[in-house]
Amino acid sequence: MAGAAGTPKVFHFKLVLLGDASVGKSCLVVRFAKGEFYEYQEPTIGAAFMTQTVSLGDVVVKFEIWDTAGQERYKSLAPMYYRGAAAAVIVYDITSKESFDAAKSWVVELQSTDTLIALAGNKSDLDGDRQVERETAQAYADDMGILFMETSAKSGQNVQEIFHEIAVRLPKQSKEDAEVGKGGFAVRGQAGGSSPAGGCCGGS
Ligand SMILES: Nc1nc2c(ncn2[C@@H]2O[C@H](COP(=O)(O)OP(=O)(O)O)[C@@H](O)[C@H]2O)c(=O)[nH]1
Ligand SMILES: [Mg+2]
Repeated sequence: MAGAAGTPKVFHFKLVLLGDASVGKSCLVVRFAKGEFYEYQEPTIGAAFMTQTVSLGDVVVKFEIWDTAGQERYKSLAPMYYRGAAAAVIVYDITSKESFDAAKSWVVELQSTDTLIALAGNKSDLDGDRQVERETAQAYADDMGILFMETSAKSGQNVQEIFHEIAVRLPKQSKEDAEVGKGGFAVRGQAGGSSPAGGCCGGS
């Protein structure tokens, strides 16, 4: 927990979860952030917020996770949640064809944005009740050029993995945690257009 020089750089990314009600969005977040699973996860009201970090060795990715609800019924509100998100995990339930169709419409909606999209076929532990074949979803994801994994918030299968893979794929130049260990983090400039008096990192 030291904040001394040599600490890995921390990059913050907003991540949203989207998908039909009860596909397991909240459970995936709780599994990822706390390593826990609840058979009776309370329905999400509005949106829940959690953070979790993924260490990639020389850099640390800190996810600011918005677990949405409401958009399941009021789809028109969804852009409020995913606007500005670096990544979206679009979740369906492998035992529900309907939820897969809904996920596909989310993918289409987000494709025109800069958001990195990951598709999660959740409840992979319920293989006996499967309605969506793994190969079908994989082929769709390949077609759309998005990341895909089957996950289980219950068993934990692929939960760390999907977030890790997102962390790997995210471009690491946005919003970096301004130089921890330099005593304060007000690195000025960067965004502004008017910058005379160059600092240490101008040009090249
Ligand atoms: N078997 C199984 N059940 C799950 C899994 N993930 C979530 N659930 C159950 O599905 C229900 C809805 O989960 P929840 O996370 O609230 O869904 P959300 O509405 O998408 O946030 C809950 O009863 C969970 O216990 C999973 O991976 N496997
Ligand atoms: Mg929820």
